[in-house]
Order: sequence, then structure tokens, then C-alpha cells
Amino acid sequence: MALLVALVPTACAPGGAPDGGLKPRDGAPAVDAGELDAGFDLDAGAVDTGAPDEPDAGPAPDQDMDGLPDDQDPSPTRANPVLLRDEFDAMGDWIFSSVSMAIEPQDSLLAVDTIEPFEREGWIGPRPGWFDYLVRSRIRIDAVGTSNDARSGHAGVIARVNQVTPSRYITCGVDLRRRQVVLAEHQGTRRTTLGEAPANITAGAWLLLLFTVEQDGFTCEIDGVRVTGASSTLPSGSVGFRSYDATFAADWIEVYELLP
Ligand SMILES: [Ca+2]
Ligand SMILES: [Ca+2]
Repeated sequence: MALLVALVPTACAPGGAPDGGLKPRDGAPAVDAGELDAGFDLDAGAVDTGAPDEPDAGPAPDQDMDGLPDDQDPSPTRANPVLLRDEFDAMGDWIFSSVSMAIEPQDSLLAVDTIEPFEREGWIGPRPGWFDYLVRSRIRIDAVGTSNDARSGHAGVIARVNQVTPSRYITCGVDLRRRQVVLAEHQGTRRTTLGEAPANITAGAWLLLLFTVEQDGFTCEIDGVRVTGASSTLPSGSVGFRSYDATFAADWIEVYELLP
């Protein structure tokens, strides 16, 4: 009960957001205290911040210098081709199903700033030639709404995107109200959970997201919590983001081709 209350945006004063209720990205950097400290000042050079829980460690080893740290690299000694790398410092070619999701180049973020009990989606358009790939991103969920909808309070990455509105894709994301990492397939308004696991995730914390998408199945790992699942409905497709009744930000996104 207390946890839920703390997630409601108007009630986030306990814990002391010193910026007068503004969400962290809105204010000056470095004013955040307490629970928002994890990795929040790592925005610069974000591509190599593969270990947000070890901010004091040096650059992570990357033997093949493909941008994937060895401990996250499915082929640590062979460079994986980069299919997409975006730090959101320009508008780019993203397509949004609502103006509520947008790239904020001044902050180098892709974000949803308004809590609404609706699906919010953004993607880069069709990629019918994308089959086996790894999506890597860093996301933060700031606040969730109070809608009774079972989908409320969720944000994450989408892959195997064949279309949005209506949805045809797989999500790897966080359900912050229920504190779970969730892997799910969306077909129109129908959502099928492919895997889920409890996760000790707090509002405002930056989370490393690794989403492996293969013909054999999917692995969704967020903040070290891993769930797996499979579906053959969508054999190929693009990437993007999705939120539902939650505000969130993404710091960057990368997509690497998996090697046979
Ligand atoms: Ca590497
Ligand atoms: Ca590699």
C-alpha cells in the first residue's frame, strides 16, 4: 500500500524531491538525492555505461570493440553489426502514435511526460529484414497512474514490431505497479504474457534493458532480472518503445545483429 502511494506523482514528496515536484529530467542535473541517484549522472557517454550499478568502475572490457561490453556480448570476440544506435540528441526518423511520446533532444531523451491510461508507442518504421538481434537500452520509469486497467504502469522496449495502432509486436518492459519484468506479445488489444518475474525496481532508477530476439525465442533482461518466452507469430520486424499509464524516459537505444 505504501509503495503504491509513493508512486503516485502528486505524492512523490516523501523522500524529498528537492526540485519542487519537477521530475528529475526537467530540472538542473545533480539536484537529485536519495533514490534517484543510481546512475542518473551517467548521461554523458551513455553508450558505454553498461553497468549502471557500478558507476565507479572504468570502461567495461569490450574485446571486439563493437560497443557491447564483454559481459553483455553474445559474441565477445566477433564484432556484432550495429543496426541502430540512437542517443536521442536529434529528432531522427521516429514515428509516434501520440504526441505524448516524443524525443527531447535538449535532454537527449525519448520520453513520455504525461500519465494517461492509454497506449503510447514510438518506433523507427518497418524493418522486415530484421530477424535475430539484441536490443540494448537504458530506461527509467518515473511515475505510474491509478487506472484499474491491468496494463497500467508499464513501460519498455518493443521488438518484432510489424505495426503500431493496432499493435503487432513483443514487449520487454517493467510493470512498476506490480514490480515485475514482463515479456508479452501484443496483437491489437489482446496481450499474451510470455514470461514474467518479480523485480525490486523503484521509480526514477535508471535500468539497463537487454532484449534478445531470436527465431527460437526471446530473452528480456532488465536490471538483472531475466525472463524468457517464445512465440512464432511475428518472425521479423523493427524496434521501438511503449508505455501505458506511466511516465518514463529512455536514455539511448542500440540494436545489434546476432551472429550465426
Ligand atoms: Ca563487444
Ligand atoms: Ca560482439
